[in-house]
Amino acid sequence: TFSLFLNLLSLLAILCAGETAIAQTAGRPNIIFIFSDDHAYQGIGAYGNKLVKTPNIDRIAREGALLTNNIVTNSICGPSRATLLTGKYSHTNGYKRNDRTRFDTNQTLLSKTLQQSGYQTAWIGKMHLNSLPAGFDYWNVLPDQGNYYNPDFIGQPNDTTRYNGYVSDLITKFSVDWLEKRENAKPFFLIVGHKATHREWLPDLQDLGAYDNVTFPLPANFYDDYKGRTAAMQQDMSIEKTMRLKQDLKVDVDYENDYAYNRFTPEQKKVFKAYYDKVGKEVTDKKLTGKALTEWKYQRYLRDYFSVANSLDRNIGKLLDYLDKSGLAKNTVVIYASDQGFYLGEHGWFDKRFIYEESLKTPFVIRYPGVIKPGRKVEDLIVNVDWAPTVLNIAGAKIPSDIQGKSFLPLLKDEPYAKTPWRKEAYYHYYEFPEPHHVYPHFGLRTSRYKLAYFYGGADSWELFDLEKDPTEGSNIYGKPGTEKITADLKEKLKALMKEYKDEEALKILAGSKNI
Ligand code: SGN
Ligand code: CA
Repeated sequence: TFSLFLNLLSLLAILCAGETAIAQTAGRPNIIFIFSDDHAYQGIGAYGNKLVKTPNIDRIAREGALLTNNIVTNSICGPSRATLLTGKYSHTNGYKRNDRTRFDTNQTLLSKTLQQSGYQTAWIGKMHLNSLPAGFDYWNVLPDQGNYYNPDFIGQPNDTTRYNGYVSDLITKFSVDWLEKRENAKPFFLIVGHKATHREWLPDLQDLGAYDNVTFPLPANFYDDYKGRTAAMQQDMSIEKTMRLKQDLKVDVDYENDYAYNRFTPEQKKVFKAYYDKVGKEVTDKKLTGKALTEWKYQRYLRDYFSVANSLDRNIGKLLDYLDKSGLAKNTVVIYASDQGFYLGEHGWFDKRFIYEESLKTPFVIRYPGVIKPGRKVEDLIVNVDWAPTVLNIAGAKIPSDIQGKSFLPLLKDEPYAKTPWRKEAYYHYYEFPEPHHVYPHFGLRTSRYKLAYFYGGADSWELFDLEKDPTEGSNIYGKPGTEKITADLKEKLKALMKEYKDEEALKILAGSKNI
């Protein structure tokens, strides 16, 4: 009888253990990370833009939280994605630039850790890591930058298929298809990677002209003279000089030979061409030159950019609707973020890369029913190295000890900030030079009030900004009388951050930096 009793006991223990495992799985939320490309926070309704319509991103913010100071470690595509997957800075995960590197998928990845903890994982859409997805049970991704119209997708194991349609719609369709056929017993982690709003900004046909009745005000620093900012003076990313009438603004496009435009079906091309032929005639008819031409380019740029964003936002809406209808919404965390910010004419620019606000910060909104109070705003300095540990924290998975970020779940919850000591400085390091936009490599830090940066590799100069007095960063006060103490203090902190994150290369450059 005693052994029978023991057997019964162990049977009970097994049953209980089994039950807890199931209970834990059932309680763990699904996570959808909607990840766009080059979508500027200042172009989103929830971030204060009153001219553009982004109702679905705004809805996520309204029903959840919005981060006002989400910084990226290195403001370009691949490196930001590598950081999402590793929770590490570029010098640690090895992916410093878009080109000339292959993402090392042998390292510990967010996707792999989630898989090990019982999640099903999928990546659909743009990935841009020069490798196939690793740690994902399912994928269907765009090769490199991908195409807007009738794009190719790389499915499993490594086969390329061309699909008819507009890229944002296809990405959403494939995402919903996967949600329908996934294993229901497990929680899931899905990355929905959008191509929108990347250059050359080809809108969906239904969005052509969506913003033609809007005249966008010029940013106050549109005609920036870059005085006192050596690197800014030498960039190649201005609307005036760099933005191309043909490829970017579709004036007289080469539909046969240009890779971005030679994928239209004849019907698509007809509608697209008719619209842009009319647009292009404005330049020739009005004989635009000089400032008039630059300002015309600016208007056209924003009209295309926001028309592309229309499709992005509409497709986010489709996904939210699906979550509602399928009953998944209540147990699914929805995150919307971009890989980095973008210039919408500030400093006269498009593109990103610089440590200046518009490309340093990226939009991030998150809805977590029952956990995050609707309408919450988080103003602390969040860095994209924090995304991976936060997702792992939400999933109840173990956060690997070598991750360089921290979970900000406590900040998202309704917990007083005072209980959660949070970083006061965020570290930045950008590398890709000289192509494609001739932005000198630089590192620096941002605090709630100041920004200090050092440009190297030829530009060799320091910049210091007081964001309270100079939010548009037009006045470099490095070396100005009265800034000695704050400069010394910030340099100390910069060095401490480099040590903390083990950025040895940066420490060497810092040690040899010129005091100019
Ligand atoms: C392309 C673009 C650049 C852009 C990079 C990186 N040129 O090279 O303007 O900076 O991608 O973008 S284009 O003529 O091909 O559009 S990123 O978002 O992938 O980092
Ligand atoms: Ca990007």
